[in-house]
Amino acid sequence: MDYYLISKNMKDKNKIITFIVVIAFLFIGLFFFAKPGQNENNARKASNIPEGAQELANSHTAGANNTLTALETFYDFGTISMKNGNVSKIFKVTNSTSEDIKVPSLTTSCMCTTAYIIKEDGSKSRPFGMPGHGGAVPKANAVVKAGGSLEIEVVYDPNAHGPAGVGLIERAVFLEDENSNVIEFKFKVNVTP
Ligand SMILES: [Cu+2]
Repeated sequence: MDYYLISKNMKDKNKIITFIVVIAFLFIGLFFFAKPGQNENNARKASNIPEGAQELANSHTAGANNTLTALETFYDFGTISMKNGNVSKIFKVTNSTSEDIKVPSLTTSCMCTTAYIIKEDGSKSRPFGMPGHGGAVPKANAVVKAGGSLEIEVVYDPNAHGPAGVGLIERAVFLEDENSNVIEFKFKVNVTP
């Protein structure tokens, strides 16, 4: 009788352990299937939307919310030589809303990078640079008219960091509008002596 009871308890214990192991595997399985990145990719694949088109759609949605838009926000200067001096690239910013949008701020990520605002009439602003380093950053105070656009000229000085400034360099320019929406323009450059 005693023997029978012990044996029954052991059987119950085994059942409980089996149950716990099964539950644990179920949880591990759920964790892997629920990976958000994978689901997102699968959803994109399923709906046949190319990655770029999705981003474009997103930027247009943002445009409806009093936001400036830029179709091009990245540029690769390739390989340049310090001997040849500055290089520059112009990015276009469009206001596709029905209201004027003020642009109070234009800054760059490093002192080797300068940015200018070029208005539709062709006039060029003062240079804007990296915030900090003493003195307050002057406000940009530009306005992009409803349906209008302006250009941001980004100038990179490969000699700004001295002879050590060789190799692959990435910098950014930040254009902030009155609604605190920021467009980040990035560029890449490989600097040789
Ligand atoms: Cu720099």
